[in-house]
Amino acid sequence: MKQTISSWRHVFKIDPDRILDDAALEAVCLSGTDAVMVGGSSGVTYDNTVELLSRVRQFEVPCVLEVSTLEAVVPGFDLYVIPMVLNTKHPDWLIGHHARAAHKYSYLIPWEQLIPEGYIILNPDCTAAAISEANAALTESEAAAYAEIADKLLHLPIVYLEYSGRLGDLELVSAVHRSLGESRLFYGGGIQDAGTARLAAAACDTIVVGNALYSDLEQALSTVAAVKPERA
Ligand code: 1GP
Repeated sequence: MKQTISSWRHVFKIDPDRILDDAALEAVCLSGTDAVMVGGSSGVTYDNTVELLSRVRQFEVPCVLEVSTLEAVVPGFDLYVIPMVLNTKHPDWLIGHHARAAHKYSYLIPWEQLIPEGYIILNPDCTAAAISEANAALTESEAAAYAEIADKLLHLPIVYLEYSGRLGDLELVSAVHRSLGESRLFYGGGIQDAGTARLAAAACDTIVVGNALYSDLEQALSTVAAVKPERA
């Protein structure tokens, strides 16, 4: 399963704290997306995560949990993506919470199902930036430097440029992409429709579409065929 992320072009991120009715969830799961990622920056609980997992599990699409809080880690996902916020001002978000989790629950952790994700948060106004105290005002070369550390020093399989809520600087995203060797570049933020999906996909390896599912489902669904023409 871990290897399959290297073929992902498109991921839908769904938030346990937001409402997606059964018909919408079915459309998401049958859309042809490469994976459904469950995650959110606030209001994620064990109960709402279990509920969402059980609904997604009616379908065959791979389902991964992006862990943001230890209380909401639920067994049964295909993979667990573990964000390490590279541009945080506080070590808790880079490694502190992780070490505390290992200290308490090491014997329960399915280590072989974990994938670390080097998170670089670039929208200072998003909730994740506020919670993790991210220094989001990075220049292109500074962002690329963080990405190079993630790739060439830490050997993280994923570098994730997070612009949650707005379309980012896609020239910066391209520059970061060019700086990477082995890490896969995920991009998320402000992809609303086929056009923005194509632009973002040209600048990275994998696009992540979140908010659009809740604002305009049809447009959000059109992002799959935009970057995976075989689904058109
Ligand atoms: C959020 O990167 C994802 O974590 C997707 O961003 O919600 O803006 O699509 P949007």
